[in-house]
Amino acid sequence: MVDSIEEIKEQHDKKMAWWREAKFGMFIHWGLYAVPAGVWKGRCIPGIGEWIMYRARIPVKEYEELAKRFNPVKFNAKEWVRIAKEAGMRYIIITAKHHDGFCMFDTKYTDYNIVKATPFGRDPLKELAEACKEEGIKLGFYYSQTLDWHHPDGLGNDWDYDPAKKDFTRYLREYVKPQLKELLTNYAPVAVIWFDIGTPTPELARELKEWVRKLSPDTIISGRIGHGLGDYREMGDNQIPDHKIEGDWETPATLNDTWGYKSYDHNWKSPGRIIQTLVDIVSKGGNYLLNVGPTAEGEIPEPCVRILKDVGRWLKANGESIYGTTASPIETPPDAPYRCTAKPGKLYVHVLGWPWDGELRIFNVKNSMKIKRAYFLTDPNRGGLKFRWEGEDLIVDVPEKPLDPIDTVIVLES
Ligand code: JFZ
Repeated sequence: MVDSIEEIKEQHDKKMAWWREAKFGMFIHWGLYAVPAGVWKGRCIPGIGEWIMYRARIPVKEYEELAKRFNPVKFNAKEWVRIAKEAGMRYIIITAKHHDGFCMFDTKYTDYNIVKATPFGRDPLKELAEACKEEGIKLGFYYSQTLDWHHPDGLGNDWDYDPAKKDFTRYLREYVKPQLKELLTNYAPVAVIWFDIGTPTPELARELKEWVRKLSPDTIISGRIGHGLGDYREMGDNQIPDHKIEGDWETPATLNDTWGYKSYDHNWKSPGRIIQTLVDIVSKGGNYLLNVGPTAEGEIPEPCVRILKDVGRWLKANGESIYGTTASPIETPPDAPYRCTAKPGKLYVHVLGWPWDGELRIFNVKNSMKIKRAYFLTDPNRGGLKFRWEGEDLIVDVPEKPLDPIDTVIVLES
């Protein structure tokens, strides 16, 4: 989304170039909510883990006590970046401040932060920024600019505070904007500011956007700043469009059913499902921001590490068909057993369901490209596959078994 205030198309495209190339990022929801991990006073609290303060209506004074127990001594920024890189993820977005208002970075605007209020006493975002720089991974920050259940002027907490007495504009100007300046200055270069929920009014959203633009023109602003002012469109949680969408967009998604860690949520998606979801999203023109919720000890849960390792293995062999590709140039029926991504002169056909009769029918190809060759992406000799036309459709002869049961990529070259 190009903003009429400052960005001309060339400037916007230059800023978005790395993001459009990257396709796959790691979302990290990490904060005090990892301490209760979905349980409060012996009761399992339903819903996503980072909302426990809201769902259990925990008074600020009680919730603040969690900070004294938050000591993630196993946190290792280099290890987290290694896991993301091995998974084939090109950027990381981590919660700097979620709705509970706890700041995971060193800020002078409240002592309610990980450096001052916990026995840990370190700044994990600073350590992560250094590790990302070393490894060439882009780093962005999730920042809850609207909901803040700790700050008296933040929105959302009507069990400690009287909503009628809140002054949100004061919160935004005297707290949010100065903290954004801290993040954009002390942790530069910040690749993305991932706003959430939307900003109450278009005027305040525009004020926030102008503030970020002024401080860090190359920082991408997420769609959830609201009012169509983001640099790209953010889908709903785990929402994948059923067709191609023009422009830049991203699906934020969970690996299980929560963003913040819950000790009893083991509903992990399989590596195969993650790979096929990535392919589906990229074939429609989007990015896939896949979440991990580290524990209160500072570790990414072992099942996540295993799943991401498998995803990375597939991407290591097939990354050419994902990174830097564009959405499919051909119309593919939603129930087709394949998805397509593209680069100039190449169509990557991701075969997700292997044909039983030795023939793969690819619909509506004839209008978009003249095919000279067809071959398996992972075939080192790139030996040709036989194919013929049937009207607009291309029929490719394929062996009885796929090369990869999750996604075998066939390249159609013009
Ligand atoms: C928000 C947060 O409330 C949640 O805790 C998590 O951080 C998630 C990534 O973002 O949840 C939302 C916000 C917006 C939509 C859905 C869930 N939406 O617009 O559909």
